[in-house]
Amino acid sequence: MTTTLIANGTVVNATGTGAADVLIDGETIAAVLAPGSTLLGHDLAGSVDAVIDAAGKYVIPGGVDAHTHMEMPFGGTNASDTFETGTRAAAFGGTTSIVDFVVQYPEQSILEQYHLWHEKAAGNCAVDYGFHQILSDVQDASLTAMDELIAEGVTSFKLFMAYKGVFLSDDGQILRAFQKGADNGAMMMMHAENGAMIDVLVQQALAEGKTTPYFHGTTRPWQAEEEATHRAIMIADLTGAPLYVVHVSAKQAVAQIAAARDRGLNVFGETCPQYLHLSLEDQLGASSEEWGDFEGAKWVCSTPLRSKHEGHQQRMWQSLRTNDIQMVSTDHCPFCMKDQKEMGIGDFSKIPNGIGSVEHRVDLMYQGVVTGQITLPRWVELTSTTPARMFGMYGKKGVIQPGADGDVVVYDPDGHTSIGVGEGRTHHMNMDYSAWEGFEIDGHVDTVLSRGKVVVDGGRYLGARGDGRYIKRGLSQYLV
Ligand code: DUC
Ligand code: ZN
Ligand code: ZN
Ligand code: ZN
Repeated sequence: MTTTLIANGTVVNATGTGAADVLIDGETIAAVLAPGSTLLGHDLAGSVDAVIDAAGKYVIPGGVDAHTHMEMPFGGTNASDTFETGTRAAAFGGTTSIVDFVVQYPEQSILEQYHLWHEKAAGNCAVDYGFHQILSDVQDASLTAMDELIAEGVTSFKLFMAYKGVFLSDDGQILRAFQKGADNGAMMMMHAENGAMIDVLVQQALAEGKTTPYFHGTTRPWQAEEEATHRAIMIADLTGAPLYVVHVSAKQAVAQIAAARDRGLNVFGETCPQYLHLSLEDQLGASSEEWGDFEGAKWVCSTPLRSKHEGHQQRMWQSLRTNDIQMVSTDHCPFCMKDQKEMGIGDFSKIPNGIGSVEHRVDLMYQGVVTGQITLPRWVELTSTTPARMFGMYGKKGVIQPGADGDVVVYDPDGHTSIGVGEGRTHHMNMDYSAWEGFEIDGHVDTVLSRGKVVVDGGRYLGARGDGRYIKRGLSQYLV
């Protein structure tokens, strides 16, 4: 068993910051000590196997990305990161736990799908991983299986109000699933967009010859998000189920969540880096065409990027400060341009939806600290502590304290990170482009430990396929 001392750094937890040394014994944090402490009279630095000097650096709990789609079959293809490539990219970016989605398509057994996802992930992951379950076929067998999955550590279930014939559930099915969640304590997650409205707008746009990726955004308007968010909240209120709204991008949806929380409901919201840093207008790129060119496919995701003229981004950053939105995940759903996004040339509705960001979330959110929009502890809370607590992992994950897993990141606030594909740029995701090309980050992930093992150091990967273990999660620690 290796003992490691991370010395001279500033430890940042959600509760605050302080100078401290972190002692890791094997896979677990053994002590958080005043700098230079001795233990029972022994000089620590001289007694451990390895010392990491973190002077001038932040020592933070490893990132927890609670929304990823590794190798998901979707949009007529598969998300391009496997569990192997996607979790290695996560490690490079300071994320040491992911929660991925087991997919149930109509008429599939959720238990069979759950076992299939274990087969995909087991022995391949660089960092620890858990699962949520997508429900696309709400009938008695699926509802019964929810209880079995909770016993297996899958304690959260996602439904969709969009994607007819693929994921969509109607309100009655959602109601039934939420009743079950109210009964067994599961967190009910919702993709909140009014799919029926969107499907008509998409057909109308295509009929008018509006085929470029830009129209993906205009045909998924904020009204469709606000309406669906409200409806999901009403179903949660009616049934008593806790509700977690994924990938919130519209300021009007934030207002719905804030109002529900003010009424005392167990309603939570997640946003993603793309809604904080990118806008619909970015999708037009440098194109001289009025409605952009196919380059815009790089940023096709759902919910879509919102217009910079409507104040969504500002409200989103504000909501992170005021806790109207509680956490930031990526919705990492990567596709290459070649052969994948390109399926939508001439018809934006055939572009596989998704952006890859699992590697960049910690860096992109640190920019909120740099620009004075969030505090250091809030950065950690949004990217690690709350995701861990929301999805039943806190104590082991999401915090630097004795007994926690040795998932620790040494972050250099004076470092610099150039995001993108190619020479001198960080990009380890299995994608032939980056939605973040050209982003320059003030800050840098220096060293990453996953359960006590150094997996990334100075830009080098030192881990191994299969280091990551399944996280058997408990119920959400946000519910009384
Ligand atoms: N949105 C995406 O962008 N990709 C995956 C599914 C989703 O809801
Ligand atoms: Zn979604
Ligand atoms: Zn998603
Ligand atoms: Zn550095």
